Amino acid sequence: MMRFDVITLFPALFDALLDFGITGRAMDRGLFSFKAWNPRDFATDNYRTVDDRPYGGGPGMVMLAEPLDAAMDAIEAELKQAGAASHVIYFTPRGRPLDHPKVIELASRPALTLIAGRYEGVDERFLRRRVDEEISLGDFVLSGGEIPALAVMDAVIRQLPGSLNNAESALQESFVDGLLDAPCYTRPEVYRGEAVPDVLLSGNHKAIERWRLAQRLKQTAEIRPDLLDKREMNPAEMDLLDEETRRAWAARKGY
Ligand code: 9WO
Repeated sequence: MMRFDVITLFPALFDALLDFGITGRAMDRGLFSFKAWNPRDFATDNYRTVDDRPYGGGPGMVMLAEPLDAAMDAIEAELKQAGAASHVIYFTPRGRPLDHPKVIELASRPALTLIAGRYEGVDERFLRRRVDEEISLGDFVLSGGEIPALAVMDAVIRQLPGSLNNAESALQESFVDGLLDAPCYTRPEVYRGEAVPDVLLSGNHKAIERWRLAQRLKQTAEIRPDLLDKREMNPAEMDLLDEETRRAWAARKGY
């Protein structure tokens, strides 16, 4: 069973993940365990202080290293009992961007320790000593690392064997090959004047698969050409692109 330990000032934020949907079901199935650790419980002064003013001045407060180290010591003591080594992640915009291969790598580990920062950040000396890697979800700033921690847990838990049923597994294969998803439609056939593309009602499964791949290639070329840079396109795939998208793609590649 995979184990998640999360250091957070707001453990209640993680209830949603454990109670609902695919991740809630994976919890019920015993695919992972979860424990939240509140640095406040490891503060030793009467006020249970977890933050202090930044050296060098400036607005806001910084998380103290001491309560975080004490929480980490407690986690590592439990992991040692269980015979597992911890892999420690801090969430910050300065981290390495998360992608699917990283999610797969994280899902192969027996235990992850996730640290969610608050205020203006965490004392750098704690990060240098105890964090194995810093991960970013994108170039934006949040009020805390909890939502990135939840996002990583969600992405990792769906990769655990037994987490998805067959239909769900088939669905998620799309991003794995480096292309964006095809658009999807459900009833009614005409919605507010807009019809479902004919091919999807044709019953011609070969034609439907060809259309879906063409849509995925077109959308990826237009919206996320950087994804195609890593992947390249074979001639059959190029043939599926419309003239305009093919020309735009060729220009980008300098053909
Ligand atoms: C904020 C920040 C901003 C610019 C460059 C580097 C930075 N590091 C941090 C930081 O570590 N902030 C702490 C965690 C404390 C304040 C809330 N935190 C946070 C993490 N805000 N936004 C994130 C985050 C994490 C991963 N992906 C996107 C945003």
